Amino acid sequence: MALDLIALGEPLVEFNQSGEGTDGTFYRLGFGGDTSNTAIAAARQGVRAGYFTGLGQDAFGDMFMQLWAAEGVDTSHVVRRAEAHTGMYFVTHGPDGHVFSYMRAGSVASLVKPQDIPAKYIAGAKYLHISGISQAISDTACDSVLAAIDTARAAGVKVAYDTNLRLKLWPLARARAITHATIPLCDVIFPSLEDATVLTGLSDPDDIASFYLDLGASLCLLKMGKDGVLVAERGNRQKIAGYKVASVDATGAGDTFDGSFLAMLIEGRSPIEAARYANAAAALSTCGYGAVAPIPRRSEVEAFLNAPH
Ligand code: KDG
Repeated sequence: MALDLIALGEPLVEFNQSGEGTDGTFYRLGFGGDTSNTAIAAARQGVRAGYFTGLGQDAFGDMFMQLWAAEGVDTSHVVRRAEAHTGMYFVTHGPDGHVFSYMRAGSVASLVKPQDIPAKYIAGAKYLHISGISQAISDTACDSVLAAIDTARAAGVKVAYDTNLRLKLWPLARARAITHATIPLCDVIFPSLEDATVLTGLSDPDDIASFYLDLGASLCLLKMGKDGVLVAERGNRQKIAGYKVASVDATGAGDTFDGSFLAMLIEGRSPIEAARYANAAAALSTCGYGAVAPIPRRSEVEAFLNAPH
């Protein structure tokens, strides 16, 4: 079955501090991993999404296979290996928002090599989605992402990329070099203002958008959290305001934006219409704890967009 979107990267089992429990230290078991979140967000909006990664032959790997099956995300090319584990992370919440603590080094996803990339599978999709995290988890994973991009481009598959900067995973100089080398290979990029400020050294959203368009991206969605998103193409840019909602946890909001935006683009909506929709989806995803559980479905996003604000 040809897919609309294939995402590639590392899923992480999530333990998210929810504030529940007698001493407030209850950790809710859930799912994360930026590109997996994006695939699920796209599937919840109604497009055919698939995911490529490596998982351990462990209980957490089984949980992910069950999750994706329940979400309708295709897993026909996921690799399972017994020699390493599925990655996990903890999310704690403090005065500066959420903090991620990883237990992922040596995971099966980080052992993926370019020769593991399912070329025909990717070549049959409309979009390939990858991220800075997909590249940061290991050198072989980084090479694999670049191989997947080459495959996509050679087959006319569009490439979408979230810079998702994680300085716990790689040093800034390397992150900057790889990110800046990847952007010209992409059709749609999703930097957050926070990442882009660090990666480019610029702080003005318009300057950042110009920088990325000059690097070679054709469509840049600069995500600015509760301040909305700047949609920038050559000769056309528009800021779309954010929504005020009762946010408790922003984990995965950017990934929800990416998946919802791509779903709308795949349906034929314009970048501005797609960004309006994705902005609402991302806002709604912050109203519950965890990366995946609060990703809204299409009916919820549409109801929210039709309600007075
Ligand atoms: O965007 C949310 C993700 O960052 C989270 O689910 C965990 O993929 C993750 C990571 O590496 O930070």
